[in-house]
Amino acid sequence: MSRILTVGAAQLGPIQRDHSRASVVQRLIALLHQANQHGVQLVVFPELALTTFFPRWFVDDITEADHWYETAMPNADTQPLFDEAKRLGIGFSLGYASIETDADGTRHRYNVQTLVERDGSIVATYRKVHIPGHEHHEPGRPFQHAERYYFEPSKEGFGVWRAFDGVIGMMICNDRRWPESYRVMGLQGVEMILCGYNTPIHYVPDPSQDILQGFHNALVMQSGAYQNGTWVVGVAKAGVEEGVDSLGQSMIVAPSGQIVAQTLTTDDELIVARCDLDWCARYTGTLFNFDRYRRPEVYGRITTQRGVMLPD
Ligand code: ING
Repeated sequence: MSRILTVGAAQLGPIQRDHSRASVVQRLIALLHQANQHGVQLVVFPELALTTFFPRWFVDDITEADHWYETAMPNADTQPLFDEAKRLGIGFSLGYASIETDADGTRHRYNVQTLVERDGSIVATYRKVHIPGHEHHEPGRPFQHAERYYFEPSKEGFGVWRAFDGVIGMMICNDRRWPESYRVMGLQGVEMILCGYNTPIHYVPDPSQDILQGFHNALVMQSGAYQNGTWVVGVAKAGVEEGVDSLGQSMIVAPSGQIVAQTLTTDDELIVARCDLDWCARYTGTLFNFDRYRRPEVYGRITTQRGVMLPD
């Protein structure tokens, strides 16, 4: 019998800096209720789904940004979401900024995504691997993208987890632009990758890319899905957030690379798809039978080399 996982991509419209977490959680719960009406088993929320995308500002004293981070999950603000999801028997993945404190008191700041099963248990928390943007204040920019100031990169890389009767993986935003993200999970048998994103339309280093943001968003997720025989659920925080216009176009992509559902707005919007996890084998068992066709013996550069090394 096919393993059908009915998934909901719960896109968020803008979260302005003065929006309280409580008001945002109410928006998340409203999307959960919509999902429940469609028999959804797993709801995917965007990256940094509890706050505005605060790396668009630079603060010299980083502790002034502490209030944008969560120090526990769930917590008083998010417990209503966890409780309602458990009551409805719906699992979800949620992106947020996290401060973790080591035993020796060292604080670590991560951009994370947590996966919660239908019984309310936390399956795993993934830390973002590919941190885009810049480390230092760039006053000449119309807005900052200082993720490399606010977040440390993951040391663990990409994992997958048995949940929702399948093999589920997670990545966050810029991760979706790197083929390695999908392949490392593909080599672990991933069947559905959950990805939240906050993507400004205007790309300051090269404005010629602005008009291609939607094309690139679809390109990377469709190719990642197809080349690894996996479902990909990409979910945006969209619309004009504190004056910055962010891409919507959340989508659910099949292992064939076909887009089976896509949002039409840049507001809070739920899209739903019945995802047959057994469909993955049509690709991983044929064209992309990794064990039969891959040639890791000639791929050495991929893991030993960071940047380009030109020929003499
Ligand atoms: N955001 C962006 C992303 O990779 C970016 C960074 C913006 C890249 C615009 C290219 C163009 O979608 C995050 N949060 O990674």
